Amino acid sequence: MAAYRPPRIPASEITPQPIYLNRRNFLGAATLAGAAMLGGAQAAAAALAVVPSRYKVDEKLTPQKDVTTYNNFYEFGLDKGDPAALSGDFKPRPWTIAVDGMVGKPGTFDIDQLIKDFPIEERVYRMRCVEAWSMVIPWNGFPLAALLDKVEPLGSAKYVAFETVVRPEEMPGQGGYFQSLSWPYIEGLRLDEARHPLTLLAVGLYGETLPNQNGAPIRLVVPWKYGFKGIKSIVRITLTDQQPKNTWQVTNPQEYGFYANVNPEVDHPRWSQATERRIGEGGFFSSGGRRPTLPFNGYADEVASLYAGMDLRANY
Ligand SMILES: Nc1nc2c(c(=O)[nH]1)N[C@H]1C(S)=C(S)[C@@H](COP(=O)(O)O)O[C@H]1N2
Ligand SMILES: [Mo]
Repeated sequence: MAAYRPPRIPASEITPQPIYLNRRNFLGAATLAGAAMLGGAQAAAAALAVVPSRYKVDEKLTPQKDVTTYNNFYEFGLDKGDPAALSGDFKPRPWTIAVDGMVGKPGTFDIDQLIKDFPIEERVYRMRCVEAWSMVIPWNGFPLAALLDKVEPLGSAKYVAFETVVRPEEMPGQGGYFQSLSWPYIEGLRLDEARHPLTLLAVGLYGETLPNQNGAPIRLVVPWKYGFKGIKSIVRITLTDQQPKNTWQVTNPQEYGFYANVNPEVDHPRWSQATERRIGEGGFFSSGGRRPTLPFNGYADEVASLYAGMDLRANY
């Protein structure tokens, strides 16, 4: 049996945005005072030696400023600006990732050794959040398959589970006054999805090491799936024969699933997924920046065959 442990999640944690906002209003002065004490200066980004790749998107890059200030990272708070403002005390180094479970050669890998061992590629990918906004991001990283090869998955392994670090002393959203999600944040992929050449472990963006708010020092990027699959600040990767219970699916199974493939034909229960708002282009209230969402986020040619015979409408 794999060592993967499902997370403990309170049954009724369904927290749509209006409730978050209400909760924040209740917190009032205490939260603001806390926030002011946090947010020490971020460690300087280091330049990465990056090699080009064939993975590019012929669309305008989302400005670095937007990529690094409009974030979802609930460990640091619920609003889009919280991760950039409140992650200054987070220490992304030293850092190791354990890779264990159903593998022949389990190991613990130092982040800087991984960056030395693997060529760090530039991959320009679309990113589509389930909230119907999108970006085009120049990631720097290496294929997850390269790391999986090192640990030699057993024939019995069918899935890969990922776990984010738990550090309430450095991550104000984990320790605070209320629980938004249950920690650690968990994600998972089928082994063939994990081995797909598009599936990336990112260690940087725009040629520099990842800012804390984007998931330093290492996060997952699966460009044909909704953004919540891209788990940040990973400390553990476990090969297993059980489908992992990913955080958003457990939190709200009516709205989020395991596969979470981008699909313009399957609406979210509370909004359409047919179009998306491209961050950095046009205003929220204008039609500027709205564009059709593409099946598999534009990566259908590469990945549709992974799901042959599956009812994709049921895989929200
Ligand atoms: N650990 C962790 N990973 C996470 C999240 C989170 O709250 N916690 N948010 C997810 C969501 S919903 C999205 S859209 C992306 C956002 O990545 P970005 O802020 O780098 O654009 O991160 C994903 N990874
Ligand atoms: Mo998201």
